[in-house]
Formats: sequence, C-alpha cells, structure tokens
Amino acid sequence: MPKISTTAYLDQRPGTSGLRKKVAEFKQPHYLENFVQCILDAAGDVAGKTLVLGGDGRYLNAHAVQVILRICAGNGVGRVIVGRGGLLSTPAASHLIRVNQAHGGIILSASHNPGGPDADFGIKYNTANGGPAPESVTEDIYARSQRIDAYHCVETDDIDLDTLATSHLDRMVIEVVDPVDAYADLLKTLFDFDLIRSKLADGSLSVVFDAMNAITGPYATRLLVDELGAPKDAVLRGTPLPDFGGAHPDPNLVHAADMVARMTAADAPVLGAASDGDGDRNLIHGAGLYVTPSDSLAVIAANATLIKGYSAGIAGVARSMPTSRAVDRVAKALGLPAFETPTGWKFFSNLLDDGRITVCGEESFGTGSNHVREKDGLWAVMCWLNLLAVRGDSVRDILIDHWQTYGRDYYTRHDFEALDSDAANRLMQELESKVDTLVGSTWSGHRVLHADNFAYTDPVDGSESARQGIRVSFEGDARIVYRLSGTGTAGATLRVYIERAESHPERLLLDPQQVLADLIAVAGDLADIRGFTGRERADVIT
Ligand code: VG1
Ligand code: CO
Repeated sequence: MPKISTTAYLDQRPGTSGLRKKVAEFKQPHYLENFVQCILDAAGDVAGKTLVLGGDGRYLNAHAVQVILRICAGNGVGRVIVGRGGLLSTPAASHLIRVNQAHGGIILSASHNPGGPDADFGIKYNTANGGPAPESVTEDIYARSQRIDAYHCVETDDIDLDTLATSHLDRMVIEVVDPVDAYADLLKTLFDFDLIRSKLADGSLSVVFDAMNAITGPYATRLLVDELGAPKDAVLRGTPLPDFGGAHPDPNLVHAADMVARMTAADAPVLGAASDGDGDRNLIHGAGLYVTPSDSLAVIAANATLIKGYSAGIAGVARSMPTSRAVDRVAKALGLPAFETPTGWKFFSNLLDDGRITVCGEESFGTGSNHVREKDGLWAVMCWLNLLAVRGDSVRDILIDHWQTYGRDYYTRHDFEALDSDAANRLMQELESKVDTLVGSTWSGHRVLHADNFAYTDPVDGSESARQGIRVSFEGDARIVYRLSGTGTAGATLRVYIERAESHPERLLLDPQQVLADLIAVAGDLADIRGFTGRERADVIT
C-alpha cells in the first residue's frame, strides 16, 4: 500500500470527547491524516474489519469522510458503513456500530461547538461496544501522534456517497446506508408510537423541536412528522447546514431562543425540545417551564417503568460528578444502585456494558440509556413524549409532582469562557492546593463539610482517573464544583456548578439564580475567580 511520509503534530491529545480544533488547524498538511492513522493503529488490527463512518455535516465533514475512506482502504479495512452524504448523528453512529457488530467507528463532529470555515471541527473514535474510546485508547492515539512518520493511503477520485449503494475501493467495501433507518427502527422498539400518535392526533399532546440547522433535522422529521404525525412545522431549523446557519448548535436557553419563545407564549405546545450539532444533547421545555438536564434524568429514572422499553424496571442509574444529585434521590427511594462518574460519556460505557445501570446523564444536556453507548437527544425527547402521553399531565405537573416527592435540587452552571489558559490553570492549582484545608472553614455562613479533587475508580475494570474536578460540599446539602472544560478550542473555560437541595413544600417553585445567589457569591470568593481571571460575571449561565 502507498505509504506517505509525514511529520508529527504535538497537539493531538483528545479531550472530553475526541479531538476538537479550529478548521484551520485541521487543514494543516497531513493533520487529519496523521490522526486517522493513529486511530487505526490504536484500534488494534483493523485489517478486514468493519468500521462505521459519518459526521454531523459541519464544514470539512464531506472532505474528511473522503480522506478517511482512502486511509481505511490503505490500511486494509474490510468494510466501511457510511451514512448517506457522510452524515450520521452520534447516537445513530453508536447504534450502527452495535447492530453491525463493527470493530468501531469514526465520528466527525465538534458537537455543540459552532461550525464553518472559521469555527470548529472534531473527530473521535468509538469502540466495538458503540461507545467513545476509553482513556487507555485515547492516550494511545495521542502517544502515537507524537511519533508518527508515515500513513497508508490509496489514491482515488472522490467516492459518490449520495446514492444508497455498495461499492469497492481497492479491496475495501463501502456501504452507503440511510442515516436514519436503523436508528428509527431502534426507537420504535423502545417507545409506544401508537399511543403518542393518537395523543398528537387528538390534540392532547403537541410538540415543537428545534434541530438548530444541525444533524437532527432528518431524524426529527422522520420520527415526529412522518411516524408520529406531528405537523411539518413542529420541526424548526430542520435542514442540516455546514455552518449551522451561523448559529451556535448548543441547545440551551440562549441558543434555542425561538423554541423557548414558543414555549413561553400563551398558546405553547405541551413539549418543547432541541438538540445539538451532532444530535446527542437535548433540551426539554414544558409550557412556561424549563427542565434542567439533571431534573430530566431524575424524572426519566423515576418514571421509567411507564415507558415501553423500560417497563421491566431499570438496573441502576449514573450521573457525571457535576450533575445534580436529583437522580441519587430517586435511586435511593427505589433501592437502585447509583454511580458518580467523571465528566464525559465514555465513563458510562463500562457500567452499561456490565448491566449495572440502565439510564444515565450529564448536566450538560446529555441523557441516555443502554440502547446505545452515547447520549441521545431524540431518545430523551421520545422519553418525555411517551411519559406525557401515558400520564396525561403537563410537563409542569410532572415536575412539581417529582419535586414534592423527592425534593428539588436547585442547580445552575456558570461558565467563564475564553480565559487565558495560564490564569485558569493557576486558579485550579491554587484550589487543588488548598482543598485539604477547606473542611471546617466558613464562607458567608456556609460551613464546608467535605472537599476533594474527584478521583474515580471504574468499578468494572479498575481503571483510575484522577483530578476530575474540585468538589466542595457545605452544610445544608449544598455543593460547588469547579473544573476546566475539555472540549473548547480557544483558551480555557472554567465551569462552576452550584446546587442546593430544598424539600420545603413552599420553597419548590423559586428562581434558581435567587435561591443560589449567596452560594454563587461564595463560589467566586472561594476560588478567587475575579482575582485570577479579572471576570466579574460568568459568560454563560445555564
Ligand atoms: C462538555 C460537557 C460534558 C460532555 C462533553 C461532550 O465537556 O460538560 O458533560 O460530555 O461536553 O458533549 P467539557 O469538558 O467541555 O465540560 V458533546 O455533546 O460536546 O459531545
Ligand atoms: Co454533542
């Protein structure tokens, strides 16, 4: 096979979810090729094996898919299953890996980061279970990227990926599949489509979904409009665009503003939702009421047996460390195991594979189950539609009922973006160095009960992940967490997560920013955010 000489780039360390860089960085000579070769080398013997390939359609997706096919052929891969047009949502890619018993898959996305020539691109490798490669594999990819001096690649014109067909590139089979079919079939096994369809038809249920000009447009149109009979205009911004129409494909209250406006109007539908660039995140909104991702996870866990695919009950739950402890309360009440993992979906995979958990989620708009090994935006939307159809209540009623039963975890995340990396690192180092002395200290009346730098030992394979974020617990069931983002492409982002539990029946419907105002101030003082960063306020509050 032709071997092409190259020079190593030293900055190809995957973060929370793959390698994310500016498009201009990916366009450097051999930059993408190097990384793909390192993926294939770290993936074990790929000769003759099947891989899945696709991405969220952002700028560079189409080009990258062609390059990756050439390198796969150069490395003797047996078969590549590609989504038509090079498109696949992240959960659909995970499912295709599993259902085809593929060796793994390569997913092209920078998820919720903006796309376009001046914005972000990303690439990640998922293993045979359909989940993001564990740290042992991503570190191996990184180590190889430091010393790579050649890659294997065949020469060919661009392959036609717009026609559903099977073709050959050298001895490698390329199978172009519909990106939605298999995924839609999977969801049909999990949810009561007939019931939801009938409730949408009689008007007792209604939905609006914002696809944010990103990958979920075709998926949402198939499921909500074609299968469930919702009107066409139930899907907003439903055509995937390479630059997401210049918008930020991050499903939060700021970037999904049109959907939120519909949901806060007098004639709001029953359910409003949105997903991100690659389709693994979800935002859930009821008429006039936003559901935090931490609460959404807890509600889904508490009501799982009402949903067809989970009617036999769930084995256990897991949440990422910074996610609120709402789901822990459900687990306790139901006598289920609950796990706290580091940030990033890869840490859920072993628990899912081992059957220890069935549903899991992150505060960052990620929820999912054992049906795939990624978080899944439309799965969460279908969960809520199914629950609403069965219970016949509003989102508000379901949430208030939940809080009355389990209490409410008031929760907010404050992000300080595009910080000077050195300043952000110094802030974290200072926090780490004083973590042991914090216990017993009092901050504006809040006494610290416990403080540590979160370390995780995987209960299934014993692998260890240290320094995953600073946790500070206070009297009164309050908590502040600090960590640096691992998905940004410019400077550093400090994430500060603030929460407090409340069970008094008359204090369940307050404004989180007000309830948490004193703790938010403590969070700033305790880490001296202003001193280190010069910032008075967070850039994004969710
Ligand atoms: C963020 C979220 C994390 C999520 C990750 C990937 O990571 O906090 O919970 O798993 O994005 O999501 P970080 O390191 O920036 O905090 V996605 O939808 O961007 O693949
Ligand atoms: Co995403």
